[in-house]
Amino acid sequence: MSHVTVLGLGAMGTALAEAFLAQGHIVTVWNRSPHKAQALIEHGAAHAASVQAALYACDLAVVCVLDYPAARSILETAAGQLAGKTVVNLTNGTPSQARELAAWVNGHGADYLEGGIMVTPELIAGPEAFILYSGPQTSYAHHEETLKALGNGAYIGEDAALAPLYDLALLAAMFGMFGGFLHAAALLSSEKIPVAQATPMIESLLHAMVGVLPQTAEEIDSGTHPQPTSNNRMMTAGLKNILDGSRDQRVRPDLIQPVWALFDHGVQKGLGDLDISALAPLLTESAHADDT
Ligand code: FVH
Repeated sequence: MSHVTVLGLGAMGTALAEAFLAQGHIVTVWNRSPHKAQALIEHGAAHAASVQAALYACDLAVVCVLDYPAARSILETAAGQLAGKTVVNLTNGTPSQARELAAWVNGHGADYLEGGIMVTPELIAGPEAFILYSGPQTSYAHHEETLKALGNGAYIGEDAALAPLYDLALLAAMFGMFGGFLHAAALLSSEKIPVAQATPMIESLLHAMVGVLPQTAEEIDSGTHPQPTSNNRMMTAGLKNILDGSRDQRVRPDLIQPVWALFDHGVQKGLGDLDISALAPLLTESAHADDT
């Protein structure tokens, strides 16, 4: 049984605190707006009136708030209380924000683990819950058992920046899918077709396409791009049809336009006979510098 403090009781922080309580840990909670602690107090959590008091009580402090500026401002109010603790920051942010906060927390004598939660609050502690962690391996190993209360942990490596990098990469893939789905929905709605009617077909296509990702990843990693049956030139023409067809249907092409631009750029660079893996390097800033 561990003494855990949860700082931040939004939808996610509340779910995290409930999960620790459910596993029998001693849980102290704090939130900027104290009324959000009420249900947790009824479920056995102790409420701290200040961040300082909340940190005093624990070995492990989990921070989960809106963004890094909020996380940093909360920890700054009790910097003197950090020494000897482990801070696990489960707030969404960028790799450089993570490195900066890790250095600041370490500078106050505490260990720092960075985390990226890859599920919604209602899935926390369930079988699908999965959380990315990075930071000192020894700290992760020390708290792994306690953190299991939240879901399956995936430890990535020592550099604090790694969990947010993976987090942003995974979310980029997810938001790409959401953007495509919203565009599909707008196209269908332009002819008053219920989106739900076409969604099983969309699901079926996406399931099939997800299956090609491991092969695409290998090609990106190895830099070898075999000539495919579905090449970039053909897909660029298809994307152009989505743009033109969307305009005809009075659907804004904004979401698809940059995807077409990437493919078209690839074709202009002589990558038309290859498949999408050959386009990944065009997204790096150095590739843009080469073009100018
Ligand atoms: N909810 C989700 O689906 C996602 C799943 C993946 C991970 N994210 C990240 O988790 C972080 C917290 O998200 P959340 O869902 O708990 O967010 P809210 O319910 O909006 O609660 C926000 C909490 O942040 C506190 N807060 C905001 N600004 C400040 C500040 N300047 N100083 C102190 N606390 C602040 C807010 O406090 P209050 O408004 O209740 O007083 C809430 O506790 C987030 O990084 C997601 O990306 C969730």
